[in-house]
Amino acid sequence: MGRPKISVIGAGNVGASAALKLAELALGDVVLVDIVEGMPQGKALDLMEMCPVSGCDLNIIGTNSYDETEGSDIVIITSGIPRKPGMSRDDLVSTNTKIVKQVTEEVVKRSPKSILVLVTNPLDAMVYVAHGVSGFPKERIMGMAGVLDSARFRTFIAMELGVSVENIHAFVLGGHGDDMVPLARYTTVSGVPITELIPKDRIDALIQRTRDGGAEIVKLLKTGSAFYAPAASTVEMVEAILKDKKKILPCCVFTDGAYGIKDTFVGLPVKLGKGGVEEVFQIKLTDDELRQLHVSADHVKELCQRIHELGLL
Ligand code: NAI
Ligand code: 2OP
Repeated sequence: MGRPKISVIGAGNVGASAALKLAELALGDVVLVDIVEGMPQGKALDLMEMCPVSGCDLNIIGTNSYDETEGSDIVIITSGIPRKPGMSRDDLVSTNTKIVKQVTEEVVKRSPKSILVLVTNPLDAMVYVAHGVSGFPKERIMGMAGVLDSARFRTFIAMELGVSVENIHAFVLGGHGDDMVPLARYTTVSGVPITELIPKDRIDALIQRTRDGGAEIVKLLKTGSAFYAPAASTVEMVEAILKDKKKILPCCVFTDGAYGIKDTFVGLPVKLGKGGVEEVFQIKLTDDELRQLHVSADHVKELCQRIHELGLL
């Protein structure tokens, strides 16, 4: 049996950082695709030259063509523009819909059995676009956002309490936008809910910082958005699938009734294994949490509607 094949479309900040992490974890052979001539080739060669030092026996190819992606098991799509200070993720919708549409067409022709993991923003709407273009079953298409948003929440809680991030488990559901839904009741420090450890006003402040987490980094970087944590979060999902871990992670997935939400893509807790999204995990939410989740899902639906109104799909 050969090694798994993982293609990464878009060899920019997130794509290249994901390729680095995939190689370090020796998860499979990697194909890095970008439209910029020479750039994916240069980054792939650099990564290959890292392998003797890191001890990873893999092939890493950089290319401007999709031919080398043929027969991929997993395709990560990061191609598109990131936001600049003052922009919302939704402001990227016109440009990135065109890019994701074209990329998905090329990818699915050559890898009809692959699992697609979308990263490009606005995330939930881009998963919708890739789903429409690919016609893939809902199990084989998902987006990365909840793992990142939860990682940010975990980081801020660890900083607040001065404890290891490894002790913190958190769930952030909903769309990858200002109305994401961090669930304090299900966020724990070694099993103890943070609602018993941190005063409410401080939890509210940590939730707000999580919601603004992407913008905080855009403001500091000025020329782009976060990429180390996004890349690591994407690779956590890929690893869960390739190793058939049955790991419960918040991912952007299709829902046709789960949590009372119909016919849209939104961040929910799911079980990831070799089949992709193997199950939507149902957890009990309060009326208020459920209301927030519906507000977030409605926002995604509106953006998808706008894509059609703009004639982009
Ligand atoms: P970047 O600008 O560093 O990289 C994007 C790459 O896509 C560039 O190298 C560009 O040449 C390439 N590209 C553009 N059009 C293409 C096409 N048609 N085919 C192939 N490649 C193409 O941007 P970065 O920081 O890597 O972010 C990528 C995307 O991911 C952005 O839309 C960003 O907003 C999003 N993002 C989403 C996150 C999430 O949580 N879902 C987290 C971080 C970033
Ligand atoms: C983030 O949250 C840009 O969506 C990306 O950092």
